[in-house]
Amino acid sequence: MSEEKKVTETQKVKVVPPTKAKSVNPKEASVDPATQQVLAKAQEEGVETIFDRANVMKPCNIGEQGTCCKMCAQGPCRLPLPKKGIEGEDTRKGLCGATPETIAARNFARMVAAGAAAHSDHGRSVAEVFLAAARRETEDYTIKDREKLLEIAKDFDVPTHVVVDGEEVERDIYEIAQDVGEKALAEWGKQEGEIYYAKRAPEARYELWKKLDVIPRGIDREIVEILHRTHMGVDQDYRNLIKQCTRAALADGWAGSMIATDLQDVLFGTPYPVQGQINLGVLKEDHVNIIVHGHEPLLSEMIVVAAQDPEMLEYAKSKGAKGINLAGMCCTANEILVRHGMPIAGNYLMQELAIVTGAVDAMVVDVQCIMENIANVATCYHTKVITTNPRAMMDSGETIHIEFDEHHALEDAKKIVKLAVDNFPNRRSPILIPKEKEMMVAGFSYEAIRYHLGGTFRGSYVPLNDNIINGRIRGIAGVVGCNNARTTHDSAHLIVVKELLKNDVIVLTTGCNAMACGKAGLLTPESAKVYCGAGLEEVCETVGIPPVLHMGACVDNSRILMAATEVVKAGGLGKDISDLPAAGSAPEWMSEKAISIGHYFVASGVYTVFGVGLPVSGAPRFAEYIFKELEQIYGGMWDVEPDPYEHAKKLIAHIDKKRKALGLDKARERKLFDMADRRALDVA
Ligand code: MSK
Repeated sequence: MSEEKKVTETQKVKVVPPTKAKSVNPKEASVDPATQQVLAKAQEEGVETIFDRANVMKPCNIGEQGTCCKMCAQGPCRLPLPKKGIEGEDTRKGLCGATPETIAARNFARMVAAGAAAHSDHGRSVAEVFLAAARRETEDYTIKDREKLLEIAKDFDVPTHVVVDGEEVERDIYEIAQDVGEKALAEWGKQEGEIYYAKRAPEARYELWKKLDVIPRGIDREIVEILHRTHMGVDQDYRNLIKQCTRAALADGWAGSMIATDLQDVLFGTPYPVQGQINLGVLKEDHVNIIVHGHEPLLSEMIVVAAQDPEMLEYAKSKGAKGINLAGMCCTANEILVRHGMPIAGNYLMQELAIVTGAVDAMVVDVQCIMENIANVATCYHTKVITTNPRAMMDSGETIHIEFDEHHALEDAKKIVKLAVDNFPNRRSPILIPKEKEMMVAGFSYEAIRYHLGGTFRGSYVPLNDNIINGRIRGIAGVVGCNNARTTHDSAHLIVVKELLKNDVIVLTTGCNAMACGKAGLLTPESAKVYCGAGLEEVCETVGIPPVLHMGACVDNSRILMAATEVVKAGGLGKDISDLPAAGSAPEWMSEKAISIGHYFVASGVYTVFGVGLPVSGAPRFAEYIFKELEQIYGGMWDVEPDPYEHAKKLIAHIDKKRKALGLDKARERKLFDMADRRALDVA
């Protein structure tokens, strides 16, 4: 692509008129004081945000029930539940005869397809950059985590050693990387067989998937098949549609997302606990502030380097700034936090507000969870919105497109940083940077958890299992997912997590839940004393970990699958993920990716509760199928509970049910692993 085409500025400016009269009360919109403060500023300045729009525009009742069908041009056919409920036989039908079950299942399946596609296409980009690095086509990316590459090589059946003159020697690391990269990339286009990582699951889970014939053949194939099956007049059995959802969702969790996570770890380093700060207070009035927002860390990793470049820092000073402050938003933020300790400005619902502070000189976006309205909000301030991915451009407001290319990624990153620096003197609005910023510890990859529990040479999940068996830890919950403007920002996240902690349930987190927890101070070891039951508090204090373990971005939910697998392998808690006293939760979900994640959790054997609501209520038999019958098939099932206290109760009740099945409901001797115990472990 030529240089002129690569950097384009759109001409259109569509500033949204203010809707002050219908503005929401900031205190009802969010529990986060920084959000409340900047939302009030936006309203004073007549700048409309998602909080105001949610106040004005109510969701469609039929869509909410999942029973609006627009798969062909004879509709949309709308099949809401009658106000009085169903009396007798349910005779609702679309023009073609599609039942509410078929319609809701098709809509659900398309969400799985879109979510799996989003994560997996992210993974594909990572695999392409990885391969370019392995082939030495770019100097900007190198192999940073050799050990992890050697581990992954085994999973892809790539030999790490060769015999030379009768002696076994390790192959060149870049040769190994090339073979791994080629095999990884081929996972997308594979037409038959099985994805390699299916065998990473506990053996019992793998065998179950095999028996049910749901092991994904290739990532793209399973997603495309959903789109075919949900076309008008194809798959009209909700059970059969869900079976294909399982293949596509497993292709996301155990392939697309998992490959993204692994290859990013090899390129940028596997996360280990690192300190960081979070909330809008991380912005600095006297610095050039750049926010990286979205999901893919490929370019933001380079922006981290460019923002520290001495020449760039000098340039910033020449423009009157004291330095360059790089902060993140959404999951790009999580990616650079867990590897570099870079600060986070906020989670999903705060993206417009970051601009409203008046202190953001550039917001650099890649893919996913980027609200189109940031471009409109930016026209009210001086902020430059820079799109960087050919898949994700914007028509609203004023944006600049600087396309990322892995072959000259650092050069692209420097161009972006320079643009932000040049914009620093253009600040015009009153600046309001809230004082709120919390310290946090993040970067708990499943490898880091193993290390923390067992020590450098004897890393093991056995101490965790032992503390679950002895009852000090009641169970494990993966609490993840988005913010949703239909609920009070961060409120459900925090209630659910605090209820779990109080009941000795350790929490693994990613995405916007992790950021909500960070802002509320739950990601520090000290928080154990404040929020945990006595058993969990004691474990956290002994090991020196927070009670909520931040594992990374949305694609890193695959790390939760691996942590669950490690727990199974450590022994004493059953043979499969579905045996564990564990549960999954997304209290404020909103994206289609969350549905794909939820379904791969369920198909991996996890009881998974969503807040807000699920678009299945208009199809009672389909709802019954995913809420109850799936447990007979997969050992995991869906549930929905908008009330956060009830939500937490359901998670805990499930954990107790599993404890009982394992015979752990009886009192056990309580013992905490000390260093002598760790040394005695036969797991070196
Ligand atoms: S960013 S997918 S709003 S978690 Fe991953 Fe947050 Fe949900 Fe986006």
